[in-house]
Amino acid sequence: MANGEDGCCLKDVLVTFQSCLNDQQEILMDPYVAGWKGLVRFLNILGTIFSFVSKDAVAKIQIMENYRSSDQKDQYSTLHSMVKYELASNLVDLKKPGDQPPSGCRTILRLHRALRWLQLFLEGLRTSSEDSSASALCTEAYNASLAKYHPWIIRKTALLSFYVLPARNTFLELMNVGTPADAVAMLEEALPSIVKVYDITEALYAQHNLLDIP
Ligand code: 1PX
Repeated sequence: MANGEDGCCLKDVLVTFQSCLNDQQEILMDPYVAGWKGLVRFLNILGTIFSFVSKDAVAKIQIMENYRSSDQKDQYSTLHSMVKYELASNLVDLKKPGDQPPSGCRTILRLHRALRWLQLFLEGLRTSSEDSSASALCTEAYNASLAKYHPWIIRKTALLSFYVLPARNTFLELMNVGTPADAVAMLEEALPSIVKVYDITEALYAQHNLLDIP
């Protein structure tokens, strides 16, 4: 596992999520996607074992970037405008995937579910004792969130890959924000905006019955 010295400071990444909300409390697509790009950069530092995760995340980021550079880019400026536009234009694959290219709503739903994993994992890192293992915290967060959406083979692969994660304090040092205590302070500051982004997206998707897009 490489260390975090190649310039990926997780603080900058998590701060990106703080800039996701506009005055109407809507989520801006560009910082949301930029936040995920930064997380993938950090994930790549953790080793090639996670390349199956980063490949999927990159593919989903790419789908959203394509929408943001298409003729319809303005419709994708916020998650709210995307939902409104795709529903009104009948673009959401509500029945089964495959017939049309993945919609923005479906793609963001996958990232949104992963954001819950991130929130739980970071919360675990923040509140756990110094001798905890990041691997156990990651497993716990995964089982309480993403696991229920993944088939057996993905669950198995994910759970196996978590074994390479180091001790909690070593993981906090990899974040490149100073001592483990500094990293905990940073998480304390950054987590509320991640929770907010998650909650607003969840409410938006619930309001439009979009939480189960296949
Ligand atoms: C301080 C911690 C920061 C760590 C940064 C980690 C960034 C992780 C990025 C994870 C993005 C995962 C997106 C997964 C989306 C998904 O659920 N995709 C599945 C469904 O997609 P489909 O299009 O088929 O409906 C897809 O099947 C997933 C495949 C890959 C496996 C996903 C496992 C996710 C495990 C959680 C991340 C583990 C990284 C652990 C490192 C600390």
